[in-house]
Amino acid sequence: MKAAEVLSDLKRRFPNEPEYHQALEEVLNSIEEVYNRNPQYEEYNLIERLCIPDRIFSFRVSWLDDKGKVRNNMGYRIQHNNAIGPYKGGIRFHSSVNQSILKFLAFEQTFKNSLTTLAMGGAKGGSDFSPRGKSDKEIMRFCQAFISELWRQIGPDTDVPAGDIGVGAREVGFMYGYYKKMAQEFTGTFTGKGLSFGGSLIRPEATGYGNCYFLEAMLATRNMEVKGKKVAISGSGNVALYTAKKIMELGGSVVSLSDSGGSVVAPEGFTQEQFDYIFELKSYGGRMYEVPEQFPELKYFSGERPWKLVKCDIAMPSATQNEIDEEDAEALLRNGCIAVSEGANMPTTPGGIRKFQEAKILYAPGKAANAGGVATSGLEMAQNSQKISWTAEEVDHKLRQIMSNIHETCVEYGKEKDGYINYVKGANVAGFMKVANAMMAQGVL
Ligand code: NDP
Ligand code: 2IT
Repeated sequence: MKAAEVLSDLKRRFPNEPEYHQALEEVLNSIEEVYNRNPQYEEYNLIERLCIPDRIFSFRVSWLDDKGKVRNNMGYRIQHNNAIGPYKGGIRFHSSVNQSILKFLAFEQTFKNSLTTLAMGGAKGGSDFSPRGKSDKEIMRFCQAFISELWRQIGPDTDVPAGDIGVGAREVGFMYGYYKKMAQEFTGTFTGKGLSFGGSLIRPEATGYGNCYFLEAMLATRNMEVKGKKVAISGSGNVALYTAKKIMELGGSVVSLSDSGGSVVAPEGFTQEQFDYIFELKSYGGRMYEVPEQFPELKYFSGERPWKLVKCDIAMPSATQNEIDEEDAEALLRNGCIAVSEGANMPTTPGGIRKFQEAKILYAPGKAANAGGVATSGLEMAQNSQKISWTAEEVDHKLRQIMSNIHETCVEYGKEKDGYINYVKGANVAGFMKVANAMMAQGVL
């Protein structure tokens, strides 16, 4: 069966999973050539084995809210592929979470983790529980109930979860604590832990910083730099805020930040004072609409994403999937955008990607550009197993090195005849080759 046929077969067998189909389609289109050139992959039905997760755990999570009412959510862990290392990937708590979204994320994670060159397979998990508006104690009870179901399936050499949307240091702390109690061990079974119990310096910053390092490498291919550039960023969570911090350190201006309620724009860039305020506001659950109350010169656009609101040279989507559609991409291009580097996973729709690539601007998919987060998780695992901690400088140095290597790999596998670097193809082909070859060597499993 050819790659295109495998895709239509998978769509038929797993209907009603649009995000999973979207992620499959992008990867299978990129690797079609390599796949069809290697008949042994077909003989071993490799592509289907690589697309279908190894296993999926789904379970009910029942917990008590502060009023004593019993609440029920769904919990999931998708163990996608462990050909090159233990299952590894974040946990997402958001009301939109369903099996299709987690399947797309676990699939993408497999290629991303392969690109980091560290020994990590791919996984993702989560729940349709939303931490927003919940008390710390409700979040703790939820995390404990979630782990009471999941703890048997994870472990330092089996499956190592981490954070994602709605899961940060607080949630990881509660989940790790309960895991430790149930498993009766103190091991590096989660990453993104607090510093006092095995966390790594720079892990909170790593996804945003890593994306900026990747962006610097892309710009360098066209003799450009971040300094003096206007950068539109979406989101105002972990990834968005550390991306903004690094962009400002590098001499760029951040012209937007957003949350699911709307966007705040600063056409000439946020001042340090404005940014520090937003950082603080978000640390205690504040909303973007509150920003103009403190700084009336900043405008809030309810229900809008940043892309059509403000001119930028660079866009760094850092909120969620499918947040740049074809129209947004057209607006960005019309306004002179020259580079898009994705902090979020799959934030651009296929139509949007097509627009960017047709315009031949620099465009890096999340699985390459945001790999710094999971790469630093890999560094946290390495420190945990040696029972030592590296300095912030050491971790940051390794992160820079990893991002630069990923960039080089994308160039090696993605450079087209006219010299245009197709980062989507580069990331997908390189990520695929390593996992595929490991699977071939290990037999049919
Ligand atoms: P956070 O929960 O810290 O922040 C998420 C941000 O995105 C918030 O501002 C949130 O707004 C906004 N957002 C979430 N969902 C939506 C939505 N459906 N529509 C509009 N805005 C939304 O998550 P992270 O910063 O960790 O994650 C952001 C993205 O980066 C995700 O795609 C994640 O998969 C990806 N990523 C994260 C990594 C990590 O290490 N954390 C690593 C690599 C990628 P609101 O507060 O209103 O919900
Ligand atoms: O999407 C991602 O790469 C993450 N949420 C981070 C995963 C991890 O294991 O650090």
